[in-house]
Amino acid sequence: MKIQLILFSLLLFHLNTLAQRVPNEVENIDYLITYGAQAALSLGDDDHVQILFFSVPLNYKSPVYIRVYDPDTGGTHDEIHGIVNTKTKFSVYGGNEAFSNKDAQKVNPTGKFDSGSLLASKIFGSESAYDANWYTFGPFNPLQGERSEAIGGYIFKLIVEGLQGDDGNQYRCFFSEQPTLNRSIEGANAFAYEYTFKLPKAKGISHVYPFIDRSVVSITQNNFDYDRDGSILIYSVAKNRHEGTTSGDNEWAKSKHEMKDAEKNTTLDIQIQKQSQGENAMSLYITNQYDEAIPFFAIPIGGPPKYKYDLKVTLKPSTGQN
Ligand SMILES: [Ca+2]
Ligand SMILES: [Ca+2]
Ligand SMILES: [Ca+2]
Repeated sequence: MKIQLILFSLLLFHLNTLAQRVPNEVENIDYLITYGAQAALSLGDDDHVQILFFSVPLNYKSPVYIRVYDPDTGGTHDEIHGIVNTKTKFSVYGGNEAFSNKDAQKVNPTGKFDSGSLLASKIFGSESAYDANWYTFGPFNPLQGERSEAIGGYIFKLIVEGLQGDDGNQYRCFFSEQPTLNRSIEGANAFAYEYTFKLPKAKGISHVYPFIDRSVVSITQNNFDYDRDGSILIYSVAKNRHEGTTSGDNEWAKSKHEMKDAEKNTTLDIQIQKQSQGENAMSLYITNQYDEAIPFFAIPIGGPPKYKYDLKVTLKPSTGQN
């Protein structure tokens, strides 16, 4: 990723009023979901592993905390199949290669995806103490993260693994400067190369916000188990409602979209426009022309894109001919 530090700092400066919830309010996704290892892929989770990155600015000196809401499986907020028998492991990594190892930036957990130094780890089963409640990892010194000049920050990695069972563990995270409260860290953000998430029950629009750097000439959006529950549409400064291909049950679908010069160094808005009112979990990732995954950010860099209508077209006088 070749995102420039200056760009990053400037843009984040304008966005730090948004809270560092993952998934974020602006994504309109309430919960990430990771299923136990024995859950059928047809439920929507292609690999039973979720990897999130949290970035804290280089000049930030205070301790940081990764807080997880409802890390257990059972009780409220989870997708239970039969008896509750799912165990999920949450692990926080920092240090060298936690982020920069290429395996950590892939969409499938292979090779050294768990690179870096393990800073904290906990396995959650069905535990009422953490049902509809928070568990806090940390404190972490920002220096325990991996320093990244490209991101302009220290990076922590959270790996969530569905170890056993067949239920879906729904949860969300908050990157906080406090252990017992959710308080945003100025200039911090979170990103991922793949999300497995539960769409809100109500019909509506969810968003994923990949950042398109200068090297990207085309993207491919890949979605799994969307159950053809509406449309997947791409918006940007230069795209207004470009249709993406949608997947059915237990299958992948993908579509390729060219990137124009105007879209370099901007954020895309991948909109998932859900039609049904039912439960639906799915997985999604975006790759560039080299088949490398493109990160998407909980807080969209530069804010959600606004399509710029071409004034030259709208002001051109009509010739009266077809
Ligand atoms: Ca079960
Ligand atoms: Ca849960
Ligand atoms: Ca699904």
